[in-house]
Amino acid sequence: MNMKKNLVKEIKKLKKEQKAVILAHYYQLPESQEIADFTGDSFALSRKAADTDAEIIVFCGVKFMAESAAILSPDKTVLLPEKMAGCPLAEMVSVEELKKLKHEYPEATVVSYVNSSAAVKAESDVCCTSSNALKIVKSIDNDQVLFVPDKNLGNYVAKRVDKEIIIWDGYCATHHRVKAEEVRKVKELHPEAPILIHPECREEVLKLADFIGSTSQILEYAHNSEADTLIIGTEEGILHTLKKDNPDKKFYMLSPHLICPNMKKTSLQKVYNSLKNMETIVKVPDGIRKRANRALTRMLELSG
Ligand code: CIZ
Repeated sequence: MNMKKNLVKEIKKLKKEQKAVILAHYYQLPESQEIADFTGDSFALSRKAADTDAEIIVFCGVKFMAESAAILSPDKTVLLPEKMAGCPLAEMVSVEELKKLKHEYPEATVVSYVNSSAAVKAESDVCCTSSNALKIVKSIDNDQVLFVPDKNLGNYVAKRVDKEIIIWDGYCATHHRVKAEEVRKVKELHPEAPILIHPECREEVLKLADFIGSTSQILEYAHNSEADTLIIGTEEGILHTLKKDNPDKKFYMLSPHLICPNMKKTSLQKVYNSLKNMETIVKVPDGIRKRANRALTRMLELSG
């Protein structure tokens, strides 16, 4: 306990000396969320950090998130405390594969989910988040869309628009793992509780949801809901913010398997090491950065 307190103190000291800001994604361990200046979803965090006058951004999250921060803050140093924290979903599509698909569908507009590498964003016409994916695809002035890399989010969008959506076969292993059977069982145990599910889950699972939304939308829904018990269908790290925001409500996980191993790799010790040793710096080459930034800016224009 004392060791942890010391670590927190040392991190705060280093943070001040280095003029750093610490970001933690909602899926991070509580200790990382507690030490952070901001918690949030990946894109909102990158935008917040860009608005600060910090010189260093410590991103407690996974690599594509640190890349997004680097895209929006080219003059700041971005650190990923755990260099092995990757995102298997983002790694499911490479630039070469995307170029090949673009060659097959030369007229299509390429929409990439923010859970993708900077290089894939750079090959895209526009990005989307899980909050605005539907709005972005609807507002594109083209009836043919290539959607990468998440097939569940792509399918969720495709079911709600009258366009041809060519969907990449990628998925988030953590969300994709949940089966409809688990949802039915939870429903039996808590029949009154609304079930809030992330669109990275399978279609059979989404069909049983009372609400489908991104992390921020799930938090907002839970906060505004009159229900005192809610079922959560996204990565379990979000329980930390949910419980803090709603101390009188009860939350149950949709499945015990909603744990992302990569999101749990960052610890206080790693945040400390990161600030102390300036590791691991995440850089996006300027050519890629500019093109990826264009796709992100287009998203902001289309989503209003
Ligand atoms: O982009 C994010 O932060 C993720 C991974 C999910 C979401 O719904 O916010």
